[in-house]
Amino acid sequence: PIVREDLRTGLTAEAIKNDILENLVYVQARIPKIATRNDWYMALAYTVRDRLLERWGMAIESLQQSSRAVCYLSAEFLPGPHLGNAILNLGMYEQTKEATARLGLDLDALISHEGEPGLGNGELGRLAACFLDSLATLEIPTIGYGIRYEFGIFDQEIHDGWQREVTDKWLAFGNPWEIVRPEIAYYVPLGGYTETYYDRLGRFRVRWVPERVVKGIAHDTPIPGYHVENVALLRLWKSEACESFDFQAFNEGDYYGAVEDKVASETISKVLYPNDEPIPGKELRLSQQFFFVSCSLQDMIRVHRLGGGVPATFDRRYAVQLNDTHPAIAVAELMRLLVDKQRIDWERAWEITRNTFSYTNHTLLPEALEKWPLPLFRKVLPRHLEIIFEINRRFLEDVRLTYPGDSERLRRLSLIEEADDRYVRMANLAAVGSHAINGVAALHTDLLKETVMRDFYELYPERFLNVTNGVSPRRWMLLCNPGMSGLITDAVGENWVCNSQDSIAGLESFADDGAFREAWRKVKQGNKMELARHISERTGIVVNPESLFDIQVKRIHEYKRQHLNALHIISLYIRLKRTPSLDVPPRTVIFGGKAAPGYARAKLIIKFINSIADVVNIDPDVADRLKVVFFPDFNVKNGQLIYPAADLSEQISTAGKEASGTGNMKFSLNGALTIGTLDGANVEIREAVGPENFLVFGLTAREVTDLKMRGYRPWESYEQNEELREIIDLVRSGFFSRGDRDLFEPLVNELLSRDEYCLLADYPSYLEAQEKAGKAYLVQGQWLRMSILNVARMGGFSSDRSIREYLDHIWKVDSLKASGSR
Ligand code: DL6
Repeated sequence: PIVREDLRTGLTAEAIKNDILENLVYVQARIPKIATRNDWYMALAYTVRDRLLERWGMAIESLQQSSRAVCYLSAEFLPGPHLGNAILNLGMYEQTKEATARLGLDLDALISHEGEPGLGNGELGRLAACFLDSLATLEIPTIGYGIRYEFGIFDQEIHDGWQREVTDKWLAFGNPWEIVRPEIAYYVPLGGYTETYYDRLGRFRVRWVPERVVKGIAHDTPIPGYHVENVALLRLWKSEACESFDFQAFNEGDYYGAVEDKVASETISKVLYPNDEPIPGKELRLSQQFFFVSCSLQDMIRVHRLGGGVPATFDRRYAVQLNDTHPAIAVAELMRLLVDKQRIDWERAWEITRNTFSYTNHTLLPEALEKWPLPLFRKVLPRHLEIIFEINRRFLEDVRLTYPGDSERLRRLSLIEEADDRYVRMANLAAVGSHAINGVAALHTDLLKETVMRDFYELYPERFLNVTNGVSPRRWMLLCNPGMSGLITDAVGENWVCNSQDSIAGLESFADDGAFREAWRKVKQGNKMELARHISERTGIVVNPESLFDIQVKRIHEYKRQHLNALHIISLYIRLKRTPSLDVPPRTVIFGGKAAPGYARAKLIIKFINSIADVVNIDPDVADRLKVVFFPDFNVKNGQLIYPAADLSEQISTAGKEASGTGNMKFSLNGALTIGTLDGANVEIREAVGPENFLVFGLTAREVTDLKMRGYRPWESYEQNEELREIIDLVRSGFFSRGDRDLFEPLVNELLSRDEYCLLADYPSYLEAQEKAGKAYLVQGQWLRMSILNVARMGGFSSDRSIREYLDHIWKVDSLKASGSR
């Protein structure tokens, strides 16, 4: 019998079991006898969601009552599968396992049945998700605002070694985690023109007459904090036509014309754009950015009003973070809402705007710095262009006073690039309109100040600060690596999950404990066996779980240098064939990652890796000593399987190119040693874990710049390094491409002629570091010691630490507990 009071909130196994059954019948409309695994998954997901909704109600209330809330504006969120994480954060794993067992179901199978919302390209969106997890856990009133893309990042398949993109179908079976709020909807104007008029009080005003208006509908997902009552709100906007039909056109017989507007409006939130591809011409992308920013700001104003606030105190109510420049149009949109709509005078509106926004830069790559051609910008957002011109006019007036006669500087700082064509510079808009600007690792912030934002730094040094990224220890340790987490908890207690830095350091004293090391080894071994099983299922390749698992998973990009890793594999292959008695451990080199669909060279790198794998994996001379795997479709879910199984983490970007990296943190937090350059957060990771527990190699960022200044001649490395020459000649001979000498020529050519990312310059020291890694792995006791020390010393890379820094130095927002809102 169902115990009524327990339904939907009860946390006993019996209550959970009853709720699963009830949701199966009354929500999923299935009876147990014919229920599929998906039906059971849905019923369980609703059951867990039920237990979130009470907290959700409280969180919404707190949001309205809190003195200041954090709003995280991000065009991308990669939350990963929700079910396992929610069960963990709600502290209901054991009871749910028991409940599902009573129904004859396997909880872990149901958890792994879930797909994931791929609403981001990579680390930028995943960082946003880790931040929401930490904000919820630290009990901060929070809304993450973004876009509910119907099609997220594509699924990757590998055919004949090439990447094939397959449409993402994350909504195909419904999404039990989201709550649609048709009543929370905003109108977003687009296109058209502006006109001036005098209002009733005789004041000169500007009015925007849009060409069309679309509607944004809120879709909410609760993001639970760990073992607290709080949840953060993830509010994603879906675009719709204002009316389903243009009735006038319909009545006049123009049925297709009437439907056209509906289709065009829905297109806005249709698809996520890939990064690593040029975007300046993409009108739809600009419309997307404005669409979600406008809905979000209108929503903030509404919520503020509900709490009794007026627009003039908007900045006291909200700290709004711009996650990269994608939401930077918010600066102009808030000005429009305050000046045109709320009739606040310009100076005051500007003060509110600057107090509200802060901006995080995530890249120094020139091609990723957003700028929009002026004609396109005017076409989509005519009123915003005027506002940007006015912001720029006032800004440049100040600059002129600070630097009289320095027209070059003025040109560089301007919000408008004036070359042959004119562009709106989004990073400059974000910098001018924010009170704080941060990079995502110490080196990155320094380089930001020295290079792309140098003029802004000189003008506003007080606005710049660093906040090194972090990752959630809940998802990236506790959830994905229960074995290791159990050992840590046994050793130091369970505090480390939320208060990593201090508590987990206690693990250090276990690094020399033989029994602990053995338990640690067993856990790693188990994780490797699990990954080996999946590798065999997905690729047919059988790997040896005793071998050194050497892993590089991340977006495929030339600056990340997956092809440097590939050169090392070829070197090892040649050495093993030449010297069968070579004293190296067996190695399995595993890659994963997606290439942007339009980035031909990145796609060729995938083919290169798979072609090497095809040769190496069937060669009996190296059988059991070297294997190469490309694990298809790297995403959050696969990451949860891969990070815990790694022995060696490849973080080998050209120094100065990787802003931070967060994969580097996930690996090290799961006991892998890093082989890496002094780039991004690697620098801080090495300092934290100790240089003796980190395999560093390569040029520093400064050395890379100097080399380029002196004139880098990569072909000299080829001429001087015999082994490198042999490797490159082998590739050119068609050895890895069934005799096709042209296939990899674009890669080889680039390396020999330009080598933008300095692979050949770093090759010798990379090889040396790899040799060192191999030798170290042979002394298992020492390796385990280093692995334990890595974990013990990585506590500072929790996203809780990052969020505390944002709170203290940028947002100035109190926790709900401290502010008495709870
Ligand atoms: O900050 C998150 C993440 C960093 O860890 C990576 O190093 C960096 O490459 C990435 N940046 C981007 C920039 N994309 N755009 N625009 O994804 O941010």
